[in-house]
Amino acid sequence: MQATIQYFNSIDAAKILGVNVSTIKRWTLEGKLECVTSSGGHRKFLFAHFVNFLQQNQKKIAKSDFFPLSRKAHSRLVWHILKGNYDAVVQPMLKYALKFDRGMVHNILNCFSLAQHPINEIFDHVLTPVLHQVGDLWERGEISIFDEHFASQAIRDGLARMQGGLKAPDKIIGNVFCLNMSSELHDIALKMVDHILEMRGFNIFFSGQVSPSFDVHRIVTKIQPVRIYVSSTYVANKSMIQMEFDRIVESCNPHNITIFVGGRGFDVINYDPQRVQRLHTFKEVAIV
Ligand code: B12
Repeated sequence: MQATIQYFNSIDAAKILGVNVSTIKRWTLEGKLECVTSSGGHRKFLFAHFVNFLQQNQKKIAKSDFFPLSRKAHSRLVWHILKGNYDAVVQPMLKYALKFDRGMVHNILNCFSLAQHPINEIFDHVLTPVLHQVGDLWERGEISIFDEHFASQAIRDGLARMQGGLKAPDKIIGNVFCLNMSSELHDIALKMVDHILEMRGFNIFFSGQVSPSFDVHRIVTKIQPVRIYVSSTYVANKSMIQMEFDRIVESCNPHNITIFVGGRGFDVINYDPQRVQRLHTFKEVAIV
């Protein structure tokens, strides 16, 4: 997926900079705030225009609703985000997640997307390593089970809040159905898949955790998805999960639905690679 450039209009700019639209207009006319003009004569702003403006007008920062830029303490973090230094953001993100600071988790995600980094890169290079570290810390007994829950929920909440700020294309390509197996609680990867596909222009039906596979045939007949994404992480009862997955494939066959799967559960679930495509990274979700 090629990232489309995200432009902001004057109303967005006013909200972000904490002023009214007429002030935005004045600042652009005075040359203080850069913008581009659309063919229809409307002012359009890039994230970089706001950054430049705030760098040159430090006093205005206090008013801006531009999270991290408004706080000196986070200037290093913001710098890494703007530069797309994903590795450098993993530890701060982990720290906030473990403190259950979902506001900061959301702010970091928001700042990344405002800086126009493709969300699949944020998911592959920041959130996945953070979640893996949470799992490692728990396995080594360095954090409690509650810490693990808090951290993963903070990330899930941050993701859910991020969705409100994402701009999906107006034109819908088709319906997509995203589901987990009936005994599966791990649905964060699937949520990320959901976000990426929505940004690609698919209309998502997300049934997530503990989806009842016996009813898949009915729902695919009803929503007629062009694709289905199945995620499996934890397989406690292999034969049961295998039966469920086979049933899902069978339900899709009459409708010619393309089936994608992901998650380590598919290391043990059998599937026909001619019929089912396994994806390993969010980059693949963005391009395949
Ligand atoms: C968060 C978490 C939870 C949360 C889930 C919250 C939620 N809403 O998702 C909670 C606390 C509920 C939980 C519960 C449990 N968990 Co847990 N959990 C994790 C943790 C820390 C992160 C999982 C995660 O989101 N990872 C981030 C994703 C993005 O990474 P990923 O899973 O590696 O997936 C990659 C690819 O496979 C791909 N992908 C994954 N899914 C999909 C789907 C599609 C469609 C596509 C295209 C791609 C794709 O994307 C990723 C990119 O690389 C992991 C640790 C870890 N190492 O992952 C343990 C982990 C997965 N959990 C584990 C276990 C054992 C459990 C429990 C059994 C604990 C218990 N005793 O109760 C229960 C299982 C309950 C159940 N029936 O499902 C084990 C699994 C071990 C195993 N061999 O199966 C892990 C590995 C922890 C560990 N080190 O032991 N868990």
